[in-house]
Amino acid sequence: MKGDNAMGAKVITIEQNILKKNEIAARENRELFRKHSVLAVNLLSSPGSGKTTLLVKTADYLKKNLSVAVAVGDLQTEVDAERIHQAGVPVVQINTGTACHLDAAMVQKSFSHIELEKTDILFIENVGNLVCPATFDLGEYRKVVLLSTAEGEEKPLKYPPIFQTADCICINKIDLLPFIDFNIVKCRENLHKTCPQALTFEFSCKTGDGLQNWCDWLMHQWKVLQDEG
Ligand SMILES: Nc1nc2c(ncn2[C@@H]2O[C@H](COP(=O)(O)OP(=O)(O)OP(=O)(O)O)[C@@H](O)[C@H]2O)c(=O)[nH]1
Ligand SMILES: [Mg+2]
Ligand SMILES: [Zn+2]
Repeated sequence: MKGDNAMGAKVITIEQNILKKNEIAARENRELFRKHSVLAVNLLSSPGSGKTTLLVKTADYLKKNLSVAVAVGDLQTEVDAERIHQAGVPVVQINTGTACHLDAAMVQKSFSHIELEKTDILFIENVGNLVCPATFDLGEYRKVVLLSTAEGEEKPLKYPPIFQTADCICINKIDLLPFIDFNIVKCRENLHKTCPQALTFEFSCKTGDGLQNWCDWLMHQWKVLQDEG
């Protein structure tokens, strides 16, 4: 069947080339992060789950103890970078044009604007999308997926790859629980089924409830990385 479908075979080859190229750039990024002991965190979610809101709050908290920087990906605009700038940390906006995910080469370009040797923790806010960002390694140390209560508890079952490759899953907007039909018990079950490897946090970026545990985890990850030397 495959041999009969010349167009299909061509598409597969191109995709493999893109991923191969990305793998090389991701390895370079990983080596650079290691060299400068930078905890790089790739933050993924669907649009509007609260990635930028979380980064503003987290940067504000962590900057007392660590040098925080952010690279933020969006198709267009500098809206998110401007919001993060308000938190008083270095930020670079990466506009992807039409691409619905960040790749390792795009992240590499942001290094000319970020002083990696002076950075302890680099957050990379990926383009809002639960599908292909899962396929593109950016060279990060930790991959975090944010899921908001407004999206529905079945998302881990419907979009497994992004959850299965995550180190940590955060359920955001728990302040909305009294007003919506989101079943958090079912969501925990779905996460356990889909990604038993991932640690989970539940919080509200609006009220701040639960954010302390998340920030403590990040501090711990940073220490683990320093110990790995
Ligand atoms: N009620 C409530 N709203 C929240 C919470 N966190 C974020 N929001 C709101 O959700 C909306 C989207 O938040 P953003 O931080 O822009 O989400 P995002 O994931 O960065 O969105 P994209 O960059 O477009 O993918 C904003 O109106 C936030 O104020 C929360 O914990 N509770
Ligand atoms: Mg955002
Ligand atoms: Zn994409």
